[in-house]
Amino acid sequence: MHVLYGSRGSGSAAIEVALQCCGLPFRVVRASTWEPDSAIAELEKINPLKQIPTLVLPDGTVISESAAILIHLGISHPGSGLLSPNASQRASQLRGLVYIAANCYSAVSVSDFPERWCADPDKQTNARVRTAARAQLHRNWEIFAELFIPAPWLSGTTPGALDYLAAVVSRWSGAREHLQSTHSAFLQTLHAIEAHPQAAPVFARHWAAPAA
Ligand SMILES: N[C@@H](CCC(=O)N[C@@H](CS)C(=O)NCC(=O)O)C(=O)O
Repeated sequence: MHVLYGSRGSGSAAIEVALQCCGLPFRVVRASTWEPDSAIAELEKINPLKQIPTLVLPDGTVISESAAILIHLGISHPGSGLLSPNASQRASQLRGLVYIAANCYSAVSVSDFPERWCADPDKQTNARVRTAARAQLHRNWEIFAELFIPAPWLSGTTPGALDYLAAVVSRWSGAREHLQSTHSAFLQTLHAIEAHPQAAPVFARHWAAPAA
């Protein structure tokens, strides 16, 4: 059985949707750096960055990094719809997955933990780092929205890994509130992704209230 280290409202939601698309049974271990009562020590043993999502395969292989996990599942389960069988379309999906991980997820992390990004942090400096990280994040989502035009989904004719990661990561640090004013049609696609029957139960479990 696959073991997924994750927590409510975190990036593990995208991996749960993907595991279900693959028809794989899995067990969730609640772990996160912001929940001291969680299995954080156990997570640290397999991922020293203590980041979720982290997935352990049935053979014991550990995969962290959400894009890597989704790509692995898509390659291992070609019938899952996570990645396209068409090479050009898949190339674009891989670009999108790595784009989100490198440019959006990372900026969320700076916004969440600004004290990690300046020496001798104080309240004001943290606030300034957070403000700058959010501005960069929102700009990066704008660029994403202009690069990846839904047709009708980000992955093409059916939703896939790129859709699920975009829907999850856009829930944080005011990204959707920002997109509401700049790219409202793209925001509608994000809403449609999380309302899709493949994703809706997982999103409902992770986020009780709908996002902007
Ligand atoms: N590059 C990683 C980032 C994962 C990440 O930052 N996850 C957050 C939760 S959504 C986390 O575990 N943060 C804990 C910390 O940085 O202390 C990925 O794409 O999966």
